[in-house]
Amino acid sequence: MIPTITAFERSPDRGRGLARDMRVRWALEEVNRPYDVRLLSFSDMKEPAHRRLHPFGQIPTYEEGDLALFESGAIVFHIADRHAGLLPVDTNARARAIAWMFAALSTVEPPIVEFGMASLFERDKPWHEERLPVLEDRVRVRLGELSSRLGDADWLDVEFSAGDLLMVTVLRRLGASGLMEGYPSLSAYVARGEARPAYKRAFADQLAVFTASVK
Ligand code: GTB
Repeated sequence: MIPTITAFERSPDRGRGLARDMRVRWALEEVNRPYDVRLLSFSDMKEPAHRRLHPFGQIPTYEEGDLALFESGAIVFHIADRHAGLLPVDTNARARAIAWMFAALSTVEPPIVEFGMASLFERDKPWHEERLPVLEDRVRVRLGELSSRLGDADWLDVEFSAGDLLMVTVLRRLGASGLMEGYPSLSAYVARGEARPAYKRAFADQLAVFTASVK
């Protein structure tokens, strides 16, 4: 059965692959699983039909037969759990890879999202100038810690895993902020993720959606 995911009809990132359908597309590509995409506008996402799939009215979702999932982390875990290639076979290595999945989403992503939201939506606030450096420092603390752990390894725990897939998508959100510049090993780590053929296919597919939406 071919799964169906949801994505932005016209992503606000203009096809830079920063929306969270990108990590689901990438995971599906890594395990060579074909999939369909249902595109949604912002208003479609808030309709009851979509909220039945996603209580918070967001993308991505994942439908496969009787199963409907939301939360990109849960979807990537589901894909990794059902197919070879994204989680190690060894039980302990698998547990560590899952720990990295959680680390990406619950330890590294929150300060990055907070920083991104402040940069985008709080520029006009009187406290913005004071708050931004605080948020930048929180991101730098995590980048420093992650960079120390990664060292000169290619991946977080020997082999590429769903933990790396999520971590790379999280770090990519820093994009043009300049915050990654002090961490060359992390920039190289992101570049290694982006060089994977599965990543390239996923990126091209989401970019094609955006390109078609502005024609
Ligand atoms: N925790 C959920 C998950 O991981 O799946 C979060 C899902 C989520 O935030 N979805 C966003 C959404 O549907 C899209 S990805 N937003 C619409 C809404 O809430 O009404 C977040 C996102 C959006 C845009 C950019 N961008 O333009 O750069 C980057 C990331």
